[in-house]
Amino acid sequence: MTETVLPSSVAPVFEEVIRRNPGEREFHQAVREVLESLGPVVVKHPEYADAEVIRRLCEPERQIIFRVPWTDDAGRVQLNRGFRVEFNSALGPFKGGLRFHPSVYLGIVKFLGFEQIFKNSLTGLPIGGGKGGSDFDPKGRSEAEIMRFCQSFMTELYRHLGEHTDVPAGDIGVGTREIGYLFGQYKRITNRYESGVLTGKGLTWGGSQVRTEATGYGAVFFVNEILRTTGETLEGKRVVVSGSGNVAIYAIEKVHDLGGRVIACSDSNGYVVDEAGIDLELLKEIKNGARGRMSDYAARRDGAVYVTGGSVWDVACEVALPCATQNELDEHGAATLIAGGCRVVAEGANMPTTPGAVRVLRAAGVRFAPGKAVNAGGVSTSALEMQQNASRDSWSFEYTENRLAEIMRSIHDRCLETADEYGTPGDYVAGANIAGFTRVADAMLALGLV
Ligand code: NDP
Ligand code: 2IT
Repeated sequence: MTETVLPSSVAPVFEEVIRRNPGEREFHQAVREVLESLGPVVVKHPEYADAEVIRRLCEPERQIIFRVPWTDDAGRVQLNRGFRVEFNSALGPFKGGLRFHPSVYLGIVKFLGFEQIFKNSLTGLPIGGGKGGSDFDPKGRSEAEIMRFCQSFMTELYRHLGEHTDVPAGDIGVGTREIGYLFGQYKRITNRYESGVLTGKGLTWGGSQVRTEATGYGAVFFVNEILRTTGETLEGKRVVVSGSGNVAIYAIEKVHDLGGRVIACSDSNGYVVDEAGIDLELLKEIKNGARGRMSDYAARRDGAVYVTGGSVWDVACEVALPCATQNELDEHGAATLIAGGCRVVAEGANMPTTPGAVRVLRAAGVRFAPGKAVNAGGVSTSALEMQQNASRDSWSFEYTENRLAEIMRSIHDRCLETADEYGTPGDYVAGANIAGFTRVADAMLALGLV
């Protein structure tokens, strides 16, 4: 499928982004997806163009790349590269996760940091956008190796962080365990128990209830809102989730709570079809406890089938939630989903749907909601964690979950209201991009040329 044409008002900005950031394919893709929505905004608000707001938004405020040396259990020296892209702080301290995965390079960190600006803006909370990570591969590494890597990573990064400056959290390959080692090293180096410098902390040392569940739960709350616009619910619906990590597991949990049935999920080796509905206790035991694989799940669960080759999108469903990684749902996957009766696709992961797949889905009338809106529950609850840390308070699970549900409802409604205002009713992509953009753009205008 051919690319859509960019509005002439923003095309030169995109050309400049390509020229100044060669080879950063995912970053180009993320910028393009936002710029495609901004034509009508620039027409309505010439002040944004006058102040070069879009050009400035595409250039990170600061980019940090550093060496991360560490020793493995055999005493050999290992070397990785660390990144933190502090993209935009107009709305608050830089905020966004850290990803540890062998595929990480500057282009991935920048795409994630760029998305994070608009996502964080959409939440309505006081957080700017940033992202970081490393090409370190945690798979197969011992607990002690993970700890030494995290300590070395933080030994460089700490000087750039602070509760009012830059506040990382988790992402792929980074969960409560890694945040613990990172926080421990930050505390040791700075001699400060500065809880608000990282989010996703453990519950006994400054973490927030619901942060672990927040991204998956929030994504399903968003789906619930989409369905509500046509008087539907998740009750009895067949749902397919990709991935089996933090976001996927808690998306599955909330779908089941709301009466739907998740019949398939995956990891990078294959997928499992379990018509009776994924057994969540078993999945958690395998993934969180033993850090095992979906093949282990299939081996331990009667009636579950493990499939390698093909993709999880081959499983017929009404609702699909891509919750693994970028560009995991392509045009072929989209066409297969449509043929299987899928009516709603909501992105739990960041940019999991290729631009071609988005066009295929929308052309078929599938309701499609982008990650920067759907998965904003994670960072929203991080902001609630910062709020609790700042007031040395801790809220109950129920109260925090209600706050999350409220935030997701308001993001959903803001997307639809903005889509209406700009003449594209029902378009969650335009709504999310424009609503996210205008809040941060107005703050940038107010703060002057900085
Ligand atoms: P986890 O590390 O907990 O889980 C990642 C899952 O995705 C695993 O099942 C993993 O499989 C699979 N996966 C990762 N990379 C690939 C790949 N290249 N190809 C195929 N499968 C892959 O990460 P999260 O659940 O935290 O993150 C998932 C997505 O959600 C990411 O896009 C992340 O940016 C996004 N996100 C996360 C938030 C959070 O709060 N954690 C918040 C908002 C968005 P395997 O084990 O085989 O690698
Ligand atoms: O992509 C994301 O929003 C995250 N990985 C969570 C970021 C955060 O700061 O909680």
